[in-house]
Amino acid sequence: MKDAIRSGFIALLGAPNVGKSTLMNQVLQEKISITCPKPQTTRNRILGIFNRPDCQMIFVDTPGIHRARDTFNKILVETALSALKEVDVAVFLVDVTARSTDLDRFVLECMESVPTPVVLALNKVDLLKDKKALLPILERYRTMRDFAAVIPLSALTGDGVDDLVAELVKLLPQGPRYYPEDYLTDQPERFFAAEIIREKVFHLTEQEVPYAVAVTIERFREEPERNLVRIEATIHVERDSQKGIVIGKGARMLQEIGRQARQDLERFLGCRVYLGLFVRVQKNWRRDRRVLGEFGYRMPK
Ligand SMILES: Nc1nc2c(ncn2[C@@H]2O[C@H](COP(=O)(O)OP(=O)(O)OP(=O)(O)O)[C@@H](O)[C@H]2O)c(=O)[nH]1
Ligand SMILES: [Mg+2]
Repeated sequence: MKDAIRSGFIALLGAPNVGKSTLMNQVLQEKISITCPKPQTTRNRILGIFNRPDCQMIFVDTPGIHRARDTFNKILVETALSALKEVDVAVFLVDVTARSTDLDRFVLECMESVPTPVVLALNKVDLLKDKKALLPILERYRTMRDFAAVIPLSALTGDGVDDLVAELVKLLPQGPRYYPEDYLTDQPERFFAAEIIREKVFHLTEQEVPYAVAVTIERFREEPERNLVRIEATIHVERDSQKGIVIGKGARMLQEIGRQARQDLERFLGCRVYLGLFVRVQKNWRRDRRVLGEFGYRMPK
């Protein structure tokens, strides 16, 4: 008989931009979730499956929790909070360089009634000049909730990430492997294709434009005999002016989005990629529940 392993689901939760997706990618050593210096990058619940001989950890990356006002942002926040219902452990990430803990307090309030053990991850310690500065930060969070463990780390450099994984293993119950060992995630390749394109728009455009963009995949056709995947995608924006920005002068912006996305997609899919991009105006899609659903953004049940 095989030795029993530990397994379970672990939610990565926190305010926007604290490094949740970076942490998931660091643990998996694979870019599963897109990241960006701009807040509110992640919009869906994204699984990252980490396998070791003695354990299977299924990380759930989530959108940043914030005080949402409109329907779209409420969907993002609810998507994040609903992950709490399905996990064995939650990792509450904070950015130790953040000037205010106000949003962190709000996130903890949202998690208040949840009995799941919570591990506090003090992220971005690489940016602290003096490590002694950690102590008062740690004490401040300790007054807000009882944590199962507290781990200072850098999701970017990987410093301390092994310590986090070691703590998480201890908190997981014995159980089965929920996914085959060669699975990294549960989303289909076309989802990642759309996300990679959206990431490039996020990085290359400014102000409201990244937030007004959604990407859908119209065609995803594998041609194994030519070692090629043909992808056709639509970049949806809310207004004509945004369409102009995404296309750019002489279509230079769209070409750059396409060039960078194709590079990442070829690495991700391990074959050549033909990428066709179209830009389309879908007026105020973030306010239209039907269209939101079509783009994959739904209130969780
Ligand atoms: N210096 C430093 N930067 C980090 C670290 N972790 C994340 N970052 C940066 O912080 C920014 C936000 O990281 P993300 O992983 O996208 O943050 P997130 O919490 O997933 O953000 P949302 O999806 O918007 O909620 C990116 O520019 C990362 O490179 C870290 O440990 N050190
Ligand atoms: Mg993210």
